[in-house]
Amino acid sequence: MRARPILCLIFVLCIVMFYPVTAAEQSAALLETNASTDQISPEKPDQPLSTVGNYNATLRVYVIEKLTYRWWDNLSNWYRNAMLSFAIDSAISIPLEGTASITATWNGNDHTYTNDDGTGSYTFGNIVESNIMVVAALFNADPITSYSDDPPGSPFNAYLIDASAAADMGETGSDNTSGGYTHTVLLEKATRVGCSNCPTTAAVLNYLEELGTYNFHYVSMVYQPNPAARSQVYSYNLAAVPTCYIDGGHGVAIGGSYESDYYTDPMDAAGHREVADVDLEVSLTWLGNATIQVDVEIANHQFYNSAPDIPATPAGPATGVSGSSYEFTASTTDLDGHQIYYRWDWGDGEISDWVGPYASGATGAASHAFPAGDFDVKVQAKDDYGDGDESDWSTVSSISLLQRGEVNGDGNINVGDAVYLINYVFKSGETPEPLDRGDANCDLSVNVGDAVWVINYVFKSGSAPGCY
Ligand SMILES: [Ca+2]
Ligand SMILES: [Ca+2]
Ligand SMILES: [Ca+2]
Repeated sequence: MRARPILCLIFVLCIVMFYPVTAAEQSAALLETNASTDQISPEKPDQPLSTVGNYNATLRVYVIEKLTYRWWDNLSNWYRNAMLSFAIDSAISIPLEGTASITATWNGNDHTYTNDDGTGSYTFGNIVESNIMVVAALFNADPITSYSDDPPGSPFNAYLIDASAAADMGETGSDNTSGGYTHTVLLEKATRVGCSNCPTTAAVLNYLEELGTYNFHYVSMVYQPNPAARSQVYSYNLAAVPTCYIDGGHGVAIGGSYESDYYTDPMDAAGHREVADVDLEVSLTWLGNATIQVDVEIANHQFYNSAPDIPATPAGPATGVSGSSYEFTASTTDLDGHQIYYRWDWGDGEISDWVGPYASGATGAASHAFPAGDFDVKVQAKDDYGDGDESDWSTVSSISLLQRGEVNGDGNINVGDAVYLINYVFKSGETPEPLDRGDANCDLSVNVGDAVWVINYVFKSGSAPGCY
């Protein structure tokens, strides 16, 4: 009967897969755990974004050994992408639309770690040019405070990542938006020598890296025995090992799951976040003698633009005659000094195109011929920054238009108007008020032709008095 031992073996494996295993040899506070995939919350906060003021962040550049021979995991695999220390770990502040260039040199001889058993202190003075790369990341300075996901009960301040970029020796790498991401995601894997579940996580991450489908970099933070990695992962209130911190803790994947979704789901969630609009580029140069030079270029594309103030009430005539063109003017200012376009709502169903640009504070003008009636004219401004930010519409200026050709004031155009005009032209009769009301054919004079126009309109289906 072989069934019983097999069942027992399956039972034991199930225990290992689904229950955290306490193994705190090195640090009593840490527990070692396998995966429990239901711990990832689907609800993740976005970084609160500010478009006013400088872009503030911490720039970290991880010096990485692509395949380290210093430390190995429980399956005697050397760690891939092992962080040695930071070449840069400093606060930056870049004005809106500003750029920054940051250069640092890093000498492996200046950085040490001590083995677990205290047997010896080592430097990174023996690094090999071809085995070194760097990853740069911008951690937004505005944290999500006391973030605790997961596990509950281990809160930390999550400084989420806006951009990351990696460079091999002699090369330059950039943050990018491939894979539909807003930026390149950074995954920090907290691991340590002697961690029994860590090889699982390493195997999946190595697979995902080789797959090349996901827009991410991953760094092995071998916090035991490396003090530089330790200080970084402890800032996340590390509660278990292995733990993957995705984009500064936006996603926290605890344990050694074999399922790639366990890591790629939070990577996708982080990669689709809205992030600060910044470019990040990093270059790596070998200077010899275990020394590298790192050059970082950051461009802050964040800007703040204020729309022009609402223009004052348009200035223009209060009365007129239909068909004549009347000019209206308006002005406003743009806080940023941008040039200004105006467009006009004439109140008769017509809205003008944008007219301009004018200097901020200068007077804009446009003319319009109205039909007869009462109309409310208003104006709107927009600046010339980018697509332009628009003000609200101004208060209105009213204009009343009398019907051209309707001179005797009875409200209709008929033979009485023709008689009125003939009397004016030939018999010193009353003058039309205003005079151009009598200019039925809009030729800028009032004469017998206007009377003829009215007669043609009334008796012969001619065109209505107007300006054509
Ligand atoms: Ca503006
Ligand atoms: Ca009339
Ligand atoms: Ca005329």
